[in-house]
Amino acid sequence: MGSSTSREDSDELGLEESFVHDLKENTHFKSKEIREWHEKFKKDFPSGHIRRHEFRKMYSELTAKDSNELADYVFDAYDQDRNGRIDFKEFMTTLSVTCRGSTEERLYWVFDMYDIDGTGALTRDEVIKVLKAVFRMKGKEAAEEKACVQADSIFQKLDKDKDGLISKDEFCNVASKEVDVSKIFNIAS
Ligand SMILES: [Ca+2]
Ligand SMILES: [Ca+2]
Repeated sequence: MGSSTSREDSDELGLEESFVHDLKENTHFKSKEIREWHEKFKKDFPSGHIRRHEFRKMYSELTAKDSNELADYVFDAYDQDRNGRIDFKEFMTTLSVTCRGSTEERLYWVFDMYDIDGTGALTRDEVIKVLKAVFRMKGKEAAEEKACVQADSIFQKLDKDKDGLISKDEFCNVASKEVDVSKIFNIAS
């Protein structure tokens, strides 16, 4: 407190009260949990950020697969300001959604991951790219063909006005009601 310089990152020792408060308001975590996560984050990432290569390594250890392609899409979904690194705030807000979010929150997050260029609409190309990465990570053969087939079925279901785009609302309205759509997007495991 006392300093008026704005700072984006939380890579200093300790966390400011206001920072914890904001994070508490915007996530499903309690203050205590935020501080505990921060301790761990600081230990694992002393720089205060997760870089892409670190994330890839973590992701491949987690999935026990060669999954750089998919890890990059997930990384971009974490990296909300797209500056090439995940700070503690981005980490916690994403963790909150993926671990404790409502179905709707999770769907929005998945949508954002598929929306590679961040236009707020999914093209067939974007859906194919991410699905292909999912299939490759799962070690499936003919990942590209499988991704195309699945993308077609997704667009048939969700692209109601047939303009070749799936909007966020279109996506969330249908996907939250239909279990099999969640499944084909690989949301449900
Ligand atoms: Ca970032
Ligand atoms: Ca898009």
